Amino acid sequence: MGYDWPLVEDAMLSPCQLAEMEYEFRSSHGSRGAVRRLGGTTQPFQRGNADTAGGINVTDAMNVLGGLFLAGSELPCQDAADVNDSGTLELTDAIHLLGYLFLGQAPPAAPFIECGLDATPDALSCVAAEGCEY
Ligand SMILES: [Ca+2]
Ligand SMILES: [Ca+2]
Repeated sequence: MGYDWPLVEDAMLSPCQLAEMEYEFRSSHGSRGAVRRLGGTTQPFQRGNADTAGGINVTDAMNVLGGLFLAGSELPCQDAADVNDSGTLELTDAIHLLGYLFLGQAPPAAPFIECGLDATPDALSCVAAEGCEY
């Protein structure tokens, strides 16, 4: 009582506007979350090398599936497992990799086959990518 809440009825914002406001807020307040969200990972990795070991083979596809469906199965580099660079880990990533390996279909998205950084920032993390350290 005694406080006049601003009238919000006429101030409905679209999700896009809200995201924009959130971004502006975070950048002006120096939040680390914004840095992660906008900058992506700084760990170089090789797309498709989901187990971050050896070459790119069927083991990597199995690792993508393990990361998706097996409890306690952690992927060392989620970005490497995001084979199609959609920003999310899904069954399609394993299928994409298997299609490349066995059916001669499209290769994983960049960085591939060389190690590199993710050019499209997302919420995925990459803690370690063996063989891709600079
Ligand atoms: Ca591998
Ligand atoms: Ca994906």
